Amino acid sequence: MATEVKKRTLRDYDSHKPTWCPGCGDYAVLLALKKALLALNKDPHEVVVVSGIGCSGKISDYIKAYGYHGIHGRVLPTATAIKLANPTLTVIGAGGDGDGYAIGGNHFLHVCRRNPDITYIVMNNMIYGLTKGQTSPTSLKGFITGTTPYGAVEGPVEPLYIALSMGATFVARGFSGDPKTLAEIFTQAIQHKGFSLVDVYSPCVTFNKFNTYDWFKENIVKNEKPFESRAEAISHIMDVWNSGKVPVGIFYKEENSVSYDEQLVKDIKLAPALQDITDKVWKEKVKRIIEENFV
Ligand SMILES: Cc1ncc(C[n+]2csc(CCOP(=O)(O)OP(=O)(O)O)c2C)c(N)n1
Ligand code: SF4
Repeated sequence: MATEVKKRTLRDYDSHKPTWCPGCGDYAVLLALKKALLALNKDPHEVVVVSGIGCSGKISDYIKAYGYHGIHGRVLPTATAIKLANPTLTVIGAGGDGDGYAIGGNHFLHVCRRNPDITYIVMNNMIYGLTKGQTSPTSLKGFITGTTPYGAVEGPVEPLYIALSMGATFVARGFSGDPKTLAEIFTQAIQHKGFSLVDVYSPCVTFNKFNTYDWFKENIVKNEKPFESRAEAISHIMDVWNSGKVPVGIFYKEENSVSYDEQLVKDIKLAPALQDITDKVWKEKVKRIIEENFV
């Protein structure tokens, strides 16, 4: 009798119960990520979630997959290294707007131009949630918090511009108030070969009383299909901001992009000095380095 293959379900990705505040946008991000992994038929052991520090960073504890809850702002170098070490893994980076665009901003610039095959989900609530509501790089001008009692003086960064101008090959934004579309965006982002940025408007219901679900619903302008060129995508995003609204959707998707990991392997194979290096030689080299330095 043939053995019955158990069908995978969303529950297969369940882990610890989240401690986010009731209504936090991050719940929808978690669910959408599980749905995307299910849609792509990923087994938990094929996936690693690398997260930063913040309420959003707890996501790696809440999903059954390999998890790495690292230090503040360092999701991207860690995720890149994991992908290089084991290219068979599906690598997801996740964190907040503070983690990714303030302390981690430098890594963000360079990962966009490097194009490793990883997906980066930023839960953008336009505030620092975990540390109880200070302004973040995406807070709007004039936003009042404990650190900006007279209102934020500077305008927000738009990570979508940065990603597009630095060479990212998949650039999108979702909204926690539309979890179905969010799951579809995540699915495409994970399928994309190369660096995928998915910034997600994910309201902080406790500390951000301005950018609420209703505020987003009133101000979001949806983009239905990716633009052919970066320039068109940037111009559209600028037009939306200039009209006082905020853009959501998939803006750019480069077909057949060559990822950093893929290119590196090709370069190593092509480098004449390295042509004789076989797996065995590599292993011996690594063993020697470990013995000389760590044992
Ligand atoms: C090196 C370092 N600096 C500062 C902090 C304090 N800190 C913890 S989380 C955080 C920002 C959280 O905001 P965000 O990344 O937007 O995530 P959220 O909590 O909103 O999900 C800060 C400044 C820290 N943990 N480590
Ligand atoms: S403080 Fe804000 S970001 Fe943190 S769990 Fe609560 S609602 Fe979510």
